[in-house]
Amino acid sequence: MIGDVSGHLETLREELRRLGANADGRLPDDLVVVQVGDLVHRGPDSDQIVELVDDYLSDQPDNWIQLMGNHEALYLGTTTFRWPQRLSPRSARTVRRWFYTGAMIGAVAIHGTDESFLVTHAGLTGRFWHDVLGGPADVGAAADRLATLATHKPAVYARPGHLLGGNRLNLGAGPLWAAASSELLPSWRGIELPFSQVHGHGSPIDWSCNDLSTRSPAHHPVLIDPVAKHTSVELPGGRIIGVDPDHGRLHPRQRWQAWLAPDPITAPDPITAPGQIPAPGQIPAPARFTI
Ligand SMILES: [Mn+2]
Repeated sequence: MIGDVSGHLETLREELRRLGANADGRLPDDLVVVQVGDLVHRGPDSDQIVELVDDYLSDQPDNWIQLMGNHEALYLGTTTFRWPQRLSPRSARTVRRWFYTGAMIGAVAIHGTDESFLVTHAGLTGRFWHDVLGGPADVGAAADRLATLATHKPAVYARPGHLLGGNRLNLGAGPLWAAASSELLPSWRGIELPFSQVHGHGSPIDWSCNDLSTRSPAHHPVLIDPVAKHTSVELPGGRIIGVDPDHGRLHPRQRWQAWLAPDPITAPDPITAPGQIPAPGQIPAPARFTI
């Protein structure tokens, strides 16, 4: 599980080499990378990262699972926010192609012997799980419903949280936008987690000081791995693991690592892709979330 890459190519390459990629970048046959989205923006290398991931998705499609982050969704017309950087038109077309061919998906389930994990960009909030997905107990069912929502009801999938809605917290924020400590973690208060989760997009820890983020402190004990930049919060029924190293604009974090699932994973079932790639002018305007 690789957290937000945020436009920094060399640190991604280094980590892939540590995981066994050879000098040409080829991944070992028994390695499956799940990247949680937000490949692009912040750092200077977004276009090269899109090119690298596109090579993996075409040359080693069984070894790379690409999830959608809010920064990729910006190019799909399914969510909108102000951001000073933009991908080249060619990279933007590549990101759209990933989405419309099903190569970039909204969620993936990892089935382990003792513990199963739902992996999404920002995490699945308790209310979104209950109200929108219908409260599935099975991690595969949850991933399928999320992946279908991402392609067929993208405005629901992109339901905003307080990062987009001013100061209003939304304990039902969607998996592109939920804020880890103020929305995702409190949203499960009083609800037993049906399965564990892995997410990027943000962290309850401010990695510049290895302490709770003062902007929105978590109200749960947070286990931290300051070298790998992972967090883990144990809740009734499972744990919520954060893997976003929160790379800066000028520099990536000096140290971070992929999170390794404890058991062999089962690859996801093929997801229905939305089909035709629309011309840029035909991309629908982002809809406001209504339910
Ligand atoms: Mn994000």
